[in-house]
Amino acid sequence: MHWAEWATIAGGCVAMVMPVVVAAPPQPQCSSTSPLGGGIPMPAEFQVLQDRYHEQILGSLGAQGCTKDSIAKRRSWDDLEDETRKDYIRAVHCLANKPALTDKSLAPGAVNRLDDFTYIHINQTNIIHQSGYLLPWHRLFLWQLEEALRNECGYEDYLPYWDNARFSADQTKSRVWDGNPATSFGGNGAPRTPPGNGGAGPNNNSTFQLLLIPGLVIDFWLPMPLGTGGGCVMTGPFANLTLTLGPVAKPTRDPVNKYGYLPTPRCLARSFDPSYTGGASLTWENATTASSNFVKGSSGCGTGSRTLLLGATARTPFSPTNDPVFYLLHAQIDRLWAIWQGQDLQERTYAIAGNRTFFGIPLDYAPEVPPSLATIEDTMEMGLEFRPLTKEGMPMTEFGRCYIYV
Ligand SMILES: [Cu+2]
Repeated sequence: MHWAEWATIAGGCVAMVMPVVVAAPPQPQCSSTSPLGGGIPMPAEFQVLQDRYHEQILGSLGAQGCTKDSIAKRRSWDDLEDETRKDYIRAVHCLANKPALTDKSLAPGAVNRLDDFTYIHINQTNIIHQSGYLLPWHRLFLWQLEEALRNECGYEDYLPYWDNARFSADQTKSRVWDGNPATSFGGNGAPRTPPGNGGAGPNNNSTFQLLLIPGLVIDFWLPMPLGTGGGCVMTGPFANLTLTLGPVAKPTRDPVNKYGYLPTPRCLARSFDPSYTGGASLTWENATTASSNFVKGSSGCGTGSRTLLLGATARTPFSPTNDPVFYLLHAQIDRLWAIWQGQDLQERTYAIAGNRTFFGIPLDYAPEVPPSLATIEDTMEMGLEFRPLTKEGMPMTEFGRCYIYV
């Protein structure tokens, strides 16, 4: 069966749009600061959604425990102070310098604490993408990283997000990419090696390359744009970062290192693609649509285009986490889901839709298991013995979490 037919079975990204419920504009309680570093200002339609989300979340808090004053505030990278940005980058390096906790027999290539996150993301990729688990799984994943940055490396703020809508005209204008070696994530990768030389570059002159997704009962080839870089990131704080897990999706079958768990030391590579960095889809208009009309418990529209804009290291679903900026990109997705939930916490907090595997395609180790729908009572595998129920990954102010996007 062709994968597109599976996608149809799975409902893909089109079905089950919830009706929009937009009340009269509430009084802003937690309004975001105006853009400090440029970009396209938040339009009124989005502001209404964000204000209602703030009102609902803050209104749900009691007088003790997590309160309006103590709730963690996740902010746009572009609105952070230089000191906070510097401290975030420092804390990422701190995790990169701590030994992995993952059992070496599971992933010999897991070297540092960041690899613990990449390992479980690879391991769960065919379950947590294009499935009902996408949003709750990644919400917990981000929260675990935030906790590690704070508790193991002394970072004092909270996880920032990269506000793609604000920079839809040119994503590289965000301060994520301002080039400052201490307070940004660096820049594009070096131009890729010429075609045909057998190096890390593409295997032909096309602008796309087909990569095989391992672990499914069918051969699923994902077309990936090659972009304008492809080589190592030569500037910024991660120019000397060594990656060892992955790559996973490859241009050829690789039975020896199927999931990239064996060590493959290499640099962090990026390949910005103007068709993704330059306003194609990550606009305010689409952010507004997502936050008001989000596919119920979305299986993940828009996720792909976010990692595609980084290219190279981050371009496939398995190990985009190797690029430290991944977490800021996914925080933006979590933010849009949060705002969608925040329009009606009662109805939407635990809304879920989607299959139990990537597009509902059976996994190769369980080929007889037919497509079935994810439920909030299903157990998720987060790594390091953490196996919460899906519903534990859904609220923003329960199960030990308490945060709001401002
Ligand atoms: Cu993911």
